[in-house]
Amino acid sequence: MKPAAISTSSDRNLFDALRDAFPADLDATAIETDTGLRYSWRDLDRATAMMANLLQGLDLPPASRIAVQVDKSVEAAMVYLATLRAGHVFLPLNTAYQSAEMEYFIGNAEPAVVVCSRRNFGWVSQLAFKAGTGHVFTLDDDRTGSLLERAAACSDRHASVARRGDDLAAILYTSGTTGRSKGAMLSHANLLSNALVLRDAWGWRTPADGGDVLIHSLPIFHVHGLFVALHGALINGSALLWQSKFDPAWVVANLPRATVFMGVPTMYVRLLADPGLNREQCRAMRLFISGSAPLLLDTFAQWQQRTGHTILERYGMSETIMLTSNPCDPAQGERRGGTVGFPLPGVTLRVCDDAGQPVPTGEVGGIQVKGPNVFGGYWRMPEKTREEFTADGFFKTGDVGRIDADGYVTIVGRSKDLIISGGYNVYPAEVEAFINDMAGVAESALVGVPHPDFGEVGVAVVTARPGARLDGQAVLAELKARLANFKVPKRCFVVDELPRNAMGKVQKNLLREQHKGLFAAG
Ligand code: MLC
Ligand code: AMP
Repeated sequence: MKPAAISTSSDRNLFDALRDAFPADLDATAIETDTGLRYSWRDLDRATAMMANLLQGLDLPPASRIAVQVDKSVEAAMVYLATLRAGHVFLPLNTAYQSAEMEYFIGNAEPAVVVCSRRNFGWVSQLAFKAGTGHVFTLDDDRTGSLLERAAACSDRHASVARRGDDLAAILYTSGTTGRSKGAMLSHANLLSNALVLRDAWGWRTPADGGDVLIHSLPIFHVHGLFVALHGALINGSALLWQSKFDPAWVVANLPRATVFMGVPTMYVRLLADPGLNREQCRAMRLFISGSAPLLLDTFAQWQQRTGHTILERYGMSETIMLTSNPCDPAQGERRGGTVGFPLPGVTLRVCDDAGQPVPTGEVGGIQVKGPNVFGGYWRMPEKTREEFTADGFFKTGDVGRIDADGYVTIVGRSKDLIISGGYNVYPAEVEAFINDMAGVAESALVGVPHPDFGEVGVAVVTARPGARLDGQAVLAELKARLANFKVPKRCFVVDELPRNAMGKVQKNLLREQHKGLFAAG
């Protein structure tokens, strides 16, 4: 049966499109959490209306930024939906970010509202008020905080603020190669078009077809958990089994009640390590999807052997949401391990050489993309935006890959200096800048090396100023106090000098080669 008709007009508030897909039975369970709470579709509608009324009552200018750094909860997801409803712009922030990182985001985005956990209220509110933010609310994952207290007094009916397709819906910060993060501006039409394309590409089943049930284990401050997973379920009226923090044993135990799972490769590696994972446990499952980082062929093959399922790998990024996907429907081709499949409908993807010319089939080059899902630019960085687009309007992804004769895309590397660790991006330039600022440090280089759990992790190599004594452990301890934990290198070596080429540039490839066996499996 065809999915329920949803108006695909690009000139509408994304929330309304999601709301249209709610099932007729609004009292059915929409979300069940790992703590046993159940939320009906009606609960989602009413609670997001109350939050939207709270935001509207603040009399903010349209498209005000609502910055949110809170632990994962259903209420946190509701703040996102309420922000859309109220016509504002959602700005999700990783809970691992510490004060220096938060100061930059809040200073750069100038949010009108900041929502944080109670334990961080002191320092976050100080940063926010300094940056001119008018309202700081708290929200904790036990359904407490000033945001819910204030929303409780608001009406549970709300008509969405009209939005045009190209109006801003969200800003996602993605680190820059020069160290400073850039806010990727995503519109209502970017997000809606991608959600609708994925609905068809992944064959989501509507409630009328028996429905899908998604296990949602990802964080909700990035594209994968917030848009691909959450929109995926909502735009199909599919229920969610909601996990506040990924725990493989819980996922395995709940697989018989689910049909779809999405994860980063580290999650698949950890699920494979759970002895309870087997074919019987996966009997109700329809689809396993992986992305955000390369899925090793070994993981792909082990998964097939253990569960009888072939993982569908797809590729995307903050600036574009999803770009390519392996086929869901076998009639459209096999799911090929090591590849990220075909460009999604509406996405034009080409591979170009350094001069910007498309390369012949099968040859490697820079991946460039165009489509209704591609962002409008970086927040208040017109120069950076211009640099990342070609004259004919293609976005330069910074990923290096090839398209084979059958049309499958393979990512072979990145031209951007980026480490992807457990699905999180770590920009060496940012970490190096922190290390270089430390007393006694002359210079540093951060390289990514293979890791059996996180896929890739950062290793720092540091030199000391003349006469200074440096200790790698102390460098790591200092970084830990200042940077989000996933950015902290797993090891730090102090050396006499860094290898350089004839031009004086640090040869990171040599460092990578030297340290590639540090975390060899077993
Ligand atoms: C945690 N640590 C990490 C890490 N996650 N270090 C490197 N890389 C990571 N990803 C640190 C912890 O702080 C801790 O350090 C130590 O490693 C062990 O932590 P853990 O308890 O084992 O980790 P856990 O909390 O279980 O987190 C692992 C994880 C998480 C895989 C569940 O990293 C995660 O949720 N990753 C998904 C990220 C994601 O959603 N990416 C999508 C981006 S969107 P210490 O020192 O404190 O012991 C995108 C676009 C697209 O990329 O295409 O989707
Ligand atoms: P982010 O900026 O956090 O959204 O990360 C996007 C980057 O993740 C992309 O530019 C790719 O480098 C990488 N990525 C996403 N999906 C895949 C995948 N399936 N295989 C390899 N790399 C991926």
